[in-house]
Amino acid sequence: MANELMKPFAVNIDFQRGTISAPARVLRRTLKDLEGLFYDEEEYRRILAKEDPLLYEVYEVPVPNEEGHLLSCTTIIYPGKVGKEYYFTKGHFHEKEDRAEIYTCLQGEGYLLMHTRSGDVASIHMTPGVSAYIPPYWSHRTLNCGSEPFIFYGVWPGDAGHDYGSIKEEGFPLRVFEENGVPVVKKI
Ligand code: PAN
Ligand code: ZN
Repeated sequence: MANELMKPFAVNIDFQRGTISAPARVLRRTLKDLEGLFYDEEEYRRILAKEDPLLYEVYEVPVPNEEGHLLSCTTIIYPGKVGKEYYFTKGHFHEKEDRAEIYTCLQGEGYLLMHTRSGDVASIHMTPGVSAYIPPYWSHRTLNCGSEPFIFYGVWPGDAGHDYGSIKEEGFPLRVFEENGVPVVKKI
């Protein structure tokens, strides 16, 4: 029985760079992976015709995607904008919508945007040390509104899953634009 149990292990998280040592898996998303998500479609296409910049990287600790386990990862969002809108993550609900998550900011400056299916919205300004609780049933998207990489560490239940479909179809009701040099959160 005992030899069927998973063995404890550890990884190293570089708090400055946001990388996680092996055996972490790395996922990279470029501008073309976020098709249809930015507000300024014309500007999106104009940039993509010239280049396909890296928007963010995710270093995920490999544990089974199963009930009882805890998944964790760092996300590094690079500074940049499409038009006036800051680079962001795709954003999702959990497939099992009653699964919560915790995001802790390690470096840089950003926003965590959230909404519910019944129309509530919330945003949290993220700076190093801010640890945000995303309750069950809240979608979540993050963005970098600073000039350095924005890095946070997230922990969530192994069986949560990701549902990107509804945000792609319906859009995210909160957006953050640079206006007169400062980030402004807007309900669209
Ligand atoms: C995070 C996110 C990660 C990337 O690990 O998956 O920050 O964002 P997208 O998945 O929206 O592209 C998380 O919330 N996991 O559940
Ligand atoms: Zn999540």
